[in-house]
Amino acid sequence: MAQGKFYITTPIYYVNDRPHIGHVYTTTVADVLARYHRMRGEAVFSLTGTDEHAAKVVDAAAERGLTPLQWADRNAAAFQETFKKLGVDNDDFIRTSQDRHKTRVQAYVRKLIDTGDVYLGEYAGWYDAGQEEYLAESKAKEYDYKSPFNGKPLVRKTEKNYFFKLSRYSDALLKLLEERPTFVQPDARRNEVIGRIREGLNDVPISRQASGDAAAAWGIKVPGDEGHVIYVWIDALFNYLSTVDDDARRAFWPANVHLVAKDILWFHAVIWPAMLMALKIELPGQVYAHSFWISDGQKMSKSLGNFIDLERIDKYVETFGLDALRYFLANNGPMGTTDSDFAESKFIEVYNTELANTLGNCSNRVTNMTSRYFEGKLPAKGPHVAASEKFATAASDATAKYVRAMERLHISDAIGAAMDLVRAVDSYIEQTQPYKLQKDPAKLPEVGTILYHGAEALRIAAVLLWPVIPAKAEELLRRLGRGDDAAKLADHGKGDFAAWTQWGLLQPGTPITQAQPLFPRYQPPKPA
Ligand code: ME8
Repeated sequence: MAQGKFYITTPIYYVNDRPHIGHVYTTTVADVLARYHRMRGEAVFSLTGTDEHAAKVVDAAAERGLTPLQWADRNAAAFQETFKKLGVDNDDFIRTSQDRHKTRVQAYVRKLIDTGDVYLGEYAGWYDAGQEEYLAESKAKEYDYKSPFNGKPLVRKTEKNYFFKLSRYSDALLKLLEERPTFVQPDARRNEVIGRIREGLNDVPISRQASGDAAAAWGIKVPGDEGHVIYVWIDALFNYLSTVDDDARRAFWPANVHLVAKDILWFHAVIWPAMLMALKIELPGQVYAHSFWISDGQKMSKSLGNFIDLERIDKYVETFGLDALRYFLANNGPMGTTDSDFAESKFIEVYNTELANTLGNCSNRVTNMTSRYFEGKLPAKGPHVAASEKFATAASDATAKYVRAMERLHISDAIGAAMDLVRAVDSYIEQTQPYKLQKDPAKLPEVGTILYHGAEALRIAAVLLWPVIPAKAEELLRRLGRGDDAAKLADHGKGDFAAWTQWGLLQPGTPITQAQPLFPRYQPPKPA
């Protein structure tokens, strides 16, 4: 399966939180990439899930009179429902409280103890209880010994802990980052990681002492030492491996892409590969760290109450449709090194210009004119008109550009390549004016040429856009007489990308359907 397989992961989200736009973003982008690879005929495995063994889950459950697992069940279900509702077609959903995960994590840690990469030692440090992480002395000082995340005082803690010998891997990690420059992307993030490794690596604690009945029962015990629970971060990172660590799925490993945001890059770009090196397990292909969505110009935070939460997400879906939300996230999201602002005005602008005016309008023009002038049947290619023959090249250039961009996870460039093809159809129609030509019956074959080329270019654009806007792209394919292709795509992304992006698949005489606008223009309600 090494060739033609694609395994992509998202972070597994803290089960104490309610899903918000940040979680939806990473999982949607992973879904877009998974769909793209499925449509290419690859064996794809896309994974998302929940990270459940944080100590604060125990407290949150107790406050509600629930067991940690009951509380986790409830919140994990909220994540699963949200992703399902938002059209995410993931292949599995891992929960770290599942036995399949827990038993494997114990086996990995057992092996690390056996190799001497994990040892029992003593740790004293500044602990951020909200984040469940220790801060380096320099960072703790910089933030005045308060949490950089919630401002609460850091706690000085000394404990006996199991440690992972991260310090042993500093040279190997630097070599990895040098030899495989795309291991961490984007480049600026890679450079940050290199800089920090060069400052020196300390061994990291990978367990906490099991204290209190509930806390001791919640989490994965260090094998052979019931008094310690594996630190939630180490437990969580192993999900990527544990989920595919069986005979049926092992060939998916190594993961091709771990998609994360910049907040958790260190764990993924340094600690995770070092642990895999210690276990002598093949390393993943890439860790891609995107930036953050902010909201109306400000960092989203609980205290500001400006999270784009589920309620607001639902409202967008209700008003604009699910594909419009997916398009906005994929097209305008923070895949690079700058944050993106989620503002309603921007959403409306993108919806109206790109989806309603460009894609929607262009599709409607082509199908409606075909319907009116050719009794709903796709006309013959007809005689040469203006630059008609250039469309085949434009379509193959757009496809090549799209593939290059998708392979580099530059999703908005991929979308741009598809939309440029749509814009080319629009300007071709403007230039050749078929609505005027059709008045002269002698010119009808020329009108046929224009509409044939328009329909064929739109068909290819619909294929390219399918991973981002699956329902609307399938609808457009059906209108263009390619219902079978749409049905295949709807069946967990089965596709024949190479054939479908060839010019000339549409057969003259195919029934073309005129219908309601694909994306109706949005008019903001007038203030009362
Ligand atoms: O860190 N913009 O879980 P988490 C974009 N359990 N993406 C955002 C975002 C924002 N404003 N806020 C969150 C954890 N995200 C650990 C991960 S993995 C082995 C363990 C997304 O619930 C983004 O993907 O805090 C970020 O990395 C992730 O949510 C953090 O999710």
